[in-house]
Amino acid sequence: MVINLNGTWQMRNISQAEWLEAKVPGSVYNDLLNSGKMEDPFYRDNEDIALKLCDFDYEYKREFTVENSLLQCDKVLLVCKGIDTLSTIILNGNTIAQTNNMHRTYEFDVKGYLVEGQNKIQIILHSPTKFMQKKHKEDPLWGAGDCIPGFPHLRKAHCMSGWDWGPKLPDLGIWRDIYIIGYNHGRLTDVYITQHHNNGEVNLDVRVSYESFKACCSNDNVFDIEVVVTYPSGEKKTYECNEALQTTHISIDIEKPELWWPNGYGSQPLYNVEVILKYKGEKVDTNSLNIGLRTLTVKREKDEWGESFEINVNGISIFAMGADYIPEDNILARCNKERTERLIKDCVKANFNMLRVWGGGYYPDDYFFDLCDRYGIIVWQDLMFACAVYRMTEEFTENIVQEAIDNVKRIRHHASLGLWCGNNEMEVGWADWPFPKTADLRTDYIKQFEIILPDVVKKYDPNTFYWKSSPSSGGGFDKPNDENRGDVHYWDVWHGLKPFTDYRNYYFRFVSEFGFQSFPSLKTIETFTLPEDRNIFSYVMEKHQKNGSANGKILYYLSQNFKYPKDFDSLLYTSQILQAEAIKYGVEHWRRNRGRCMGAIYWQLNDCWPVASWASIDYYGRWKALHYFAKRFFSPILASALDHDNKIDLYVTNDTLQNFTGKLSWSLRTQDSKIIESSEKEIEISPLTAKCFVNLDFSKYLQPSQDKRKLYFEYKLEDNGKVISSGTILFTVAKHYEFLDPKLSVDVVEKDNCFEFVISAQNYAKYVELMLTNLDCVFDDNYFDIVGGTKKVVCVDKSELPQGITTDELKKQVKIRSIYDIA
Ligand code: BMA
Repeated sequence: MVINLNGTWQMRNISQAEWLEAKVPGSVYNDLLNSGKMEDPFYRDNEDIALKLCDFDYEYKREFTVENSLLQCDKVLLVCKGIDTLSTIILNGNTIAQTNNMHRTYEFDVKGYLVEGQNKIQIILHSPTKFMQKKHKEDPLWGAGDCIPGFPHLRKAHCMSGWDWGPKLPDLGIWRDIYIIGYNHGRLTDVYITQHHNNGEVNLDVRVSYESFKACCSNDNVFDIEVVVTYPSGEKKTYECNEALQTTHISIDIEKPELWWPNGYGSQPLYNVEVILKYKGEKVDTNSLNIGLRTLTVKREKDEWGESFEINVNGISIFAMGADYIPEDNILARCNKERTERLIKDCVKANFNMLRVWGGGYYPDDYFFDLCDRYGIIVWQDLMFACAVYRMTEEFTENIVQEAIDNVKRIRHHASLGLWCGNNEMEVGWADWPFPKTADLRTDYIKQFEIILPDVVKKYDPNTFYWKSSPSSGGGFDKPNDENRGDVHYWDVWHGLKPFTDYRNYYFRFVSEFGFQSFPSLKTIETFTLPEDRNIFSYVMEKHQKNGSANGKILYYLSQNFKYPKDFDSLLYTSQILQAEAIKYGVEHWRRNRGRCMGAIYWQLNDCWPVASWASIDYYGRWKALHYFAKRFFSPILASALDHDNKIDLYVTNDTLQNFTGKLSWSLRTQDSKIIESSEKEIEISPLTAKCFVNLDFSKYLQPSQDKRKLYFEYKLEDNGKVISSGTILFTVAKHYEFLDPKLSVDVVEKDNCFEFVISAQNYAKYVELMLTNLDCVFDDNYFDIVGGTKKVVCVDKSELPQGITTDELKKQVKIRSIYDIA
């Protein structure tokens, strides 16, 4: 019996008399925006005004009807799946609880407070900024400088208090479901599934625990448990356990098990396991879990370089490809399954097999993990601690232990869950960063991340790998960012201003963060600026750049590689090309060194508001050049060129489970794409390997040095006549290359399910960008190179575009440019 309390509530700023309509789940900003009581906090510099609204307390209230049958239940609970963050909960005038952790699920016994008929619930949300200010005064703990001081004291998504890509907008709210539930006789308290894999056979051990509300005095056992397993085919099998003990193991052999694989390695069959608790034959509670059959762990073995760090699925070590994920919206009320599904599909389109959920946000909703299960994205799940020092008082410890239990139990059954990780960058912080340090806080670090939290994971999810921190070499402050062990965050390129060629000096075992910023597209910038703001050093543009001197950094790197862009929009485009080239430079190098390096997770996938950042997809879901590049550099079978001193080595990396045979061809060409030299080779490459197939030396053509500015190298890999990986390489920096006008033209052709954009170039064209003036869509390729005298066909699925749109309309809308056009 459930009373759903989601829906329409009333809310007010507690210092004001006026009540506004509110939506639960939701947030204060969301409600104020819907009532027209605040301006868009993302527009221009409105952030400052919006922040002040968090200095107040807010009251939420609603009434609801309770029937006598609920009051007759043995147990009646108020369940709050998420309250952000400090709250007082009042039921019919009685204060029943206070909360202080947005990451927790709360349950309160409310039987004694409810009455038949009308009831009233009030939730007072207390100011997070006031709390952080007070706590920071009492006990100033170090935390990332871009954040509101005091944030380490509050169990609230850290980045809501600001980050080097996030605004300081610590919104408040009843942010997840809230309901009252009545139980009779008993209820399930735990379902834990262990998979035993043995030579292709899979056995499930389903451990079920329940609580009985009857004072137990006899051995008369009246509870039965039924487990229904639904196979991917839809077929159901039922298992019964009569007279179940309060903790019962049910063993289930899966017939002809179908294994779950990450994207790129196989399919993602899911099995549903439904557990039903019955009292004297009557159903009293159920729990339904979708699982995938797989083994999944991190393999660490000593080797000639140090120690490996490999994501191992069903016994196969895969090369992890993906990015770091942050909250999708600073206003959490705007997040939803549809948006997340779009984002995860965008990851799949770009050949990702992994996301790292970064520790400064929140534990994602169930639907996030369901989608990752369904699309084959392995999740590296940080616990929600990042760039901060924590004091392990008794109260704080108890709070974070409960938080970890809640989330580990909620998430652990998912096929996509790859590993738990203690925190973001705190071990390396303690080892290498210059913040004020004391011995007791250092001891607290060890207690928290190397003893207490791993114990929780071990107890509640013993089959999932726990990693103490990211980056780490295994803990104990032992060179956490060691190149040869564990995972690495590499920031000398970007924060350290090293040229991106520096990536090639390292053979990391697994790089879980490295990144490079760019500006979002003009369309996105137009949403938060007036025309007079559209200069990267304007007040408003700098308000939407949270990383200190980063706009200067973009220009610094730009000066090394590209000509000075002629206008604002050309600068935005060039910054995206720069970012894409940088990340590609690193990823291709690490994929050429597959085996030694086994993962390249770039910082960062997405944005939580419109901003200049490291993201490859912006706040509005628009793909930056980097995301199109990622689609190519994460291609399961990749051809890549290692260029050095007029020489080129051509590599192929095969990250599939199949042997690959194909044709590798290459040519040295002039700016108008005339061939100087060309050749081809049939190649064969085993699964899960990288290999160099060709070593070329073009020294004889590249003397005297001005020829370097006129020749380029082109390569492609074909699978039965279809190009699956390709690229072009310059022998000089792009700013010095003497591009000819490629004279680009584009035609649009309608096909059954898509529109084809046919682009022709008369001369060599690099970084060709295709876009539509008033529409947004994802093209199947973009920011590509074209050999002069050839055509490139780019497709857009019709589902991406308004229904009934015509080729004429698209021809009007299409805009095209290349690097030739920037200056
Ligand atoms: C890493 C992350 C984030 C940060 C990013 C860019 O250190 O963990 O904290 O946003 O770098 O500076």
